[in-house]
Amino acid sequence: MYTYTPATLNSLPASWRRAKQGSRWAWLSFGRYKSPLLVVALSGFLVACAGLPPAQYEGYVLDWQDEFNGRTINKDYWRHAVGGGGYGNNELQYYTNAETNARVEKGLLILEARRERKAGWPYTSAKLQTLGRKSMLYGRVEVRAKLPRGVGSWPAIWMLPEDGSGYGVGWPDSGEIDLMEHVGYDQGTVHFTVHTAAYNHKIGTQRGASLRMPDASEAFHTYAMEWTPQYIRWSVDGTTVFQFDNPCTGWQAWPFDKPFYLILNIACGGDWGGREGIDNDSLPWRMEVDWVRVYRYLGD
Ligand SMILES: [Ca+2]
Repeated sequence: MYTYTPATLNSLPASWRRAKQGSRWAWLSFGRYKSPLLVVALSGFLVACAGLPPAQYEGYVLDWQDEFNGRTINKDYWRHAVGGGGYGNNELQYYTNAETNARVEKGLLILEARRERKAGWPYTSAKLQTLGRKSMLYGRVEVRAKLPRGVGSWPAIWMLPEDGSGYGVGWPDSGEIDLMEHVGYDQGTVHFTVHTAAYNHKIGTQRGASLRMPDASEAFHTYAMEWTPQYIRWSVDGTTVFQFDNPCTGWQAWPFDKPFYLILNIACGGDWGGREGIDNDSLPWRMEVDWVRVYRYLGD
């Protein structure tokens, strides 16, 4: 959620790079098997998947899940960030705990950024985090979400350490894992990134990948992160899009042996999100989350 020039495909294996350079989803065109019929069949399959119970993975066990089937946000899992201040990126929103900015509705968690003044800030929005309630050390996180659309919006699904002490002096030394980031002026490009002392945007060494997802704001997709002592691997709808391997050279490269917590938010403007201004007519912006499922890592 920190500003940087979006990482491109330099660090990806050639096979992934090819997949990501296409303007469409790689798995909608299986070479000679490409056909409208296949696309229709796959679409039906994906729709059906939305209602399925959590998948099972070898080496992991479901730890907690929020399907957002209740009437209110479950405080056993989530707490609101409240306040403004720019969050290190000159962001323009004031985060509130109002239902207008975050609520559960018809099986979905709705995060909504609105054009309304609050405490001197021109927009209100929401940031929900599991800080102090549900953190994890290794494991698997899956979030099925539909992203907002609008120049100036900056939604993210990401993770920070519960306690970064012992790894340098704060960000980026203590690490950041971005399951998903999207900036509205580059509609349909989704970013997956890791920040550490050795790898971050301030020195042009951040590690990550970007993927063209033309329907990211119209359709739900499952953004997932698998985290073991050896690697962090990102996937979208079950297809791997990036992997960061532990180089085993110390915390400067891998500050990921401590518990992290999950964050869902929409920032307004900011150094990256607001690079091409804010289209005020496009607000309110809504990010919809169908479910969050978190799996515990069972060890090697
Ligand atoms: Ca749901």
